[in-house]
Amino acid sequence: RHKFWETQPVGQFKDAGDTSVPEGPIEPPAPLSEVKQEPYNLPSPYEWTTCDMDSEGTCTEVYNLLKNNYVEDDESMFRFNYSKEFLRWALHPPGYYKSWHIGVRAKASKKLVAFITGIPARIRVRDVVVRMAEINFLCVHKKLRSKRLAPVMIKEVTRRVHLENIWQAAYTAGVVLPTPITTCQYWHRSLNPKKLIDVGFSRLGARMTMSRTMKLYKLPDSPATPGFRKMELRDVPAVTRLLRDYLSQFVVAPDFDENDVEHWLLPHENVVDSYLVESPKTHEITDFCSFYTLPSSILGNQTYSTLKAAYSYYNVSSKTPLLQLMNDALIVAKQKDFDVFNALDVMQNECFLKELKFGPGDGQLHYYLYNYRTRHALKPSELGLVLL
Ligand code: NHW
Ligand code: EN5
Repeated sequence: RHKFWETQPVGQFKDAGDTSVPEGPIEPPAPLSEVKQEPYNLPSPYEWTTCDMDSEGTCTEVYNLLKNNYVEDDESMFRFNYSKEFLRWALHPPGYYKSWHIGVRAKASKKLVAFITGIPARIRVRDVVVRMAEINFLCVHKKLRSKRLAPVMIKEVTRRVHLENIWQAAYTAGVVLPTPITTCQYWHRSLNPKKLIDVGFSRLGARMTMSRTMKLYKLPDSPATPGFRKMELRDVPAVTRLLRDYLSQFVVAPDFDENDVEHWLLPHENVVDSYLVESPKTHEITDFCSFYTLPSSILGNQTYSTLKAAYSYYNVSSKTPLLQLMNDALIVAKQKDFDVFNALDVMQNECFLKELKFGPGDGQLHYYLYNYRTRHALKPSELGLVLL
């Protein structure tokens, strides 16, 4: 059934529940001299290219490939439209490798027709911190689908990751592959219900009018928690301590240091927003919340072309109840003109989803590890990792 994935060091469906195999790497690292030195062969009309995302021209080509060919919902009503600024941020974390930003071009026209990326990360699985690649933005042009290009791209990114002496990876997908470490549900909180209904993102509930629906989702004009403010550079050490302590409770979570927190969580206009609670009395940083900006193109609507969506990222509550903190996050997202606030049922998110009027979406997100076996599948609430 999975001609490619059956050949890869990933949990196989047939081994599910076999407790005789220990948790950890599926295959041992090989000596670097045994890593293939040349790129894998592509079908002859195509060639590899390394994408320099600092180059405005290359970044625009990647942006356009993804804008026109990346992930859609199951009814092809919406397609992710990651901004150029977002892509540059997502692909330039501390210690990134340009060689892991891989494109495929048509030899004749030089047109970019496929893309895949890796970024380095330290991910803790129970008490072991593992150096991994996070793989994302796998995309093959619509006209080149089902030609088995994706397996070649996955093997090539794997080879380039191995060249850096890294042997594990983490990735997410909307499709089921061998074998998820957990399966998460998307939840959606309407901020602009009229537009969401007009574009077919949501439907008017039974026995609901538009004006009752708009009233249902109304939010105050400003956050309620005293000391709630935007995160600043000077907050990096305190936020790192708060976040590290919080993430230590999950089975799988990133091992963030101050450099990572500065990159991933310091506010970046139209890319990532972060807020915290500074105690008005003690000036202690007690709570934190963040979301990233990922618009979707609306396919075939006369009135609207983009859906502005905020995605819940990392949230930490130590004093302010998470419910109240996330209500403030919804308020600032609404003030910033987002149409919808999305969240997965990871970490402790269950505790606020229903209460804050999120509803389950029609999409799921499966999380995977490459060359690392966990004893059992996790519950979404045991997962402390959010990929972009
Ligand atoms: S998930 C988003 C993936 N992108 C999209 O959905 C965009 C729209 N779709 C496409 O562009 C986030 C194409 O449909 C793609 C497949 C390119 C998806 N992950 O070329 P063929 C990520 O980026 C398998 C993994 O003919 P295609 C995460 C499929 O099961 N595998 O298909 C990426 C089949 O294998 P099988 C996927 O439709 C993680 C084979 O590809 C997949 O023209 C990558 C068919 O290939 C997916 N999302 O192109 C893995 N979708 O065994 C990283 C399909 O079943 C692993 N397939 O026969 C770790 C690597 C690093 C390790 C380091 C130690
Ligand atoms: C990871 N880096 O299906 C990328 N989104 O629910 C790869 N549905 O937006 C992973 N179909 O339910 C990609 N509205 C996996 C996700 C792919 C995109 C996707 C889903 C997630 C989605 C929307 C629109 C559905 C349109 C028709 C949805 C209902 C919202 C409603 C609001 C009010 C309360 C009830 C729910």
